[in-house]
Amino acid sequence: MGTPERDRAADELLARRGPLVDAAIGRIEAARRAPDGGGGREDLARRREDVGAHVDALAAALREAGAPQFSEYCAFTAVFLEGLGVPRSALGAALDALGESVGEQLAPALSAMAQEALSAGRRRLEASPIVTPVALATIPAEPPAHGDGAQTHARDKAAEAADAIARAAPRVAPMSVALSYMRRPGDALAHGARRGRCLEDARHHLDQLAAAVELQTPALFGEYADWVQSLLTSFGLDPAELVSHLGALGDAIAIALPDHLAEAPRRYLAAAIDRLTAGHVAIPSFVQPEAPLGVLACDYLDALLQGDRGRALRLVRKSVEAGTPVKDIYAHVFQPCQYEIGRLWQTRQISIAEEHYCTAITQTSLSQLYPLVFNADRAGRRLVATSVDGNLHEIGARFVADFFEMAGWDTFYLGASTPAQDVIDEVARRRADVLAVSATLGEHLRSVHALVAAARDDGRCRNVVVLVGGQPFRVVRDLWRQLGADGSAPTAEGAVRVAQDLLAARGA
Ligand code: B12
Repeated sequence: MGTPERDRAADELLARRGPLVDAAIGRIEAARRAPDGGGGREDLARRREDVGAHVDALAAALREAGAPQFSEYCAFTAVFLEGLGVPRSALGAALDALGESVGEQLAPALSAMAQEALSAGRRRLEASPIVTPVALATIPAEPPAHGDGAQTHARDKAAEAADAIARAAPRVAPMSVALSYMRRPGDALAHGARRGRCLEDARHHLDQLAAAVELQTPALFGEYADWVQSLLTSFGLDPAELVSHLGALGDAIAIALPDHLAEAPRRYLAAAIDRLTAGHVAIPSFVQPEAPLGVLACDYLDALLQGDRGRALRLVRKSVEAGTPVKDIYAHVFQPCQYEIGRLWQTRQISIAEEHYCTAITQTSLSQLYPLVFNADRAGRRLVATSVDGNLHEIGARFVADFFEMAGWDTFYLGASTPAQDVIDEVARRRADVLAVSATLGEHLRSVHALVAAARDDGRCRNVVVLVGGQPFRVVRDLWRQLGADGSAPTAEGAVRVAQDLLAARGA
């Protein structure tokens, strides 16, 4: 935090912002005219803006964390400028010019405080690499576009924009982190060794953004941003950080992509920022006593959280013995409890270990009901159910398989993350009527798309009904159409109905 003296120095800097910028620009110009001044023909107004931004950052640093904060500002500004092709030396020259102008215009005591921060920034620029521990120091040049031009023209605009985001990601991700840290150097200081996470997050944001743009579904990215915000704030981070970072992503995209490709991702980012700034809405518990079987769900959840596996299993067994249909236990106990476990993890009320433990108990509870799941009259139909390649969540697909089994189908449940070709071979080998594919995260959708396309291309699967489902399809109800599937349903019970209707409509 600043001191009254540093606050005065900051006030003075801002009060003299115009004259300081003029004097610094004058010095930079004079140096450039000197025989060894070098430099190209940059736009003067742009450079005035840059020096003005350095003055603002210097004043903010004096009020807040002082020289270390200004040093972070310089580091990330240099990274960002280097990404634009402006050498680090140009920033160094601007800081020198600013330092001399400050020395000239501010009272010695105030100037000394500003000089200390400026020197810290200057020293930081001489360090190489300047931004550690994250490898933000070099922003690679954009790789050349692949594919031939004619093909690119033929592709639809959304896919082209998504592809451009993916190709530009290695450049855009570090650039956006640098830009965000440059705007909020206090975050860089506070993150310390955790900065690498910020770069990782930027890559995830870009993956999710590309998926949403490709599917032309802003809500997918909006939902994701809400989720990230809730997770980050549960770690005690300032909600304004993500807003700043998404804004910086939009700006980096505007720099890295041509206007016609940058338009959609920037619009999606702006919509997500609007959602985030509209106010924080707490997610209510998924387990409510007044819901159907709500009291049982509350007791079951309590047993999970208390680590009482025996009680959890007994509660389910006794309820079924008392006549509760197995399907209702799935829909009103297991599913809401799993969602609640997720919410508790997301809000840091339980650890990853507790989530794994609770999920394992629910897997055991499901298994103890199998004598009842596998005793329906046979319907003469066959289902293959799987989680798509990359999806480690297997319970959704398992629910779907079990509901079909309870409807008398022969089911082949493949579990988590199955490679596309293996799924297709299994569908053919089992002569399945229906393939059910489960996705959980936005980033799984490309694999769903690829699997559906592979099924369509394989003559052995010509008559197979392809259903897709899972979280993203619960958020955007007609998403399945864009992925080329035959249908979807928000629940496992709904999936059986949709499959039966589709097969009946085909006269199969
Ligand atoms: C258990 C769990 C895990 C376990 C899964 C273990 C296992 N054996 O399955 C593990 C630890 C592996 C895991 C990992 C991760 N997880 Co997780 N996980 C969960 C959790 C708590 C429960 C999932 C579950 O069992 N759901 C119960 C089933 C029954 O629900 P369901 O899948 O929605 O299925 C129903 C419908 O969607 C539909 N349906 C499903 N599939 C299909 C298919 C068809 C064809 C049809 C028609 C219908 C249909 O019917 C089903 C039954 O009604 C959820 C919380 C949640 N809200 O789901 C988080 C959750 C899904 N995970 C989450 C995250 C972030 C992750 C990780 C990225 C964490 C990390 N940093 O590593 C990884 C990603 C792994 C990956 N690559 O896939 C987030 C996703 C947030 C988001 N919006 O992006 C959630 C929502 C947690 C949270 N609240 O933050 N996870």
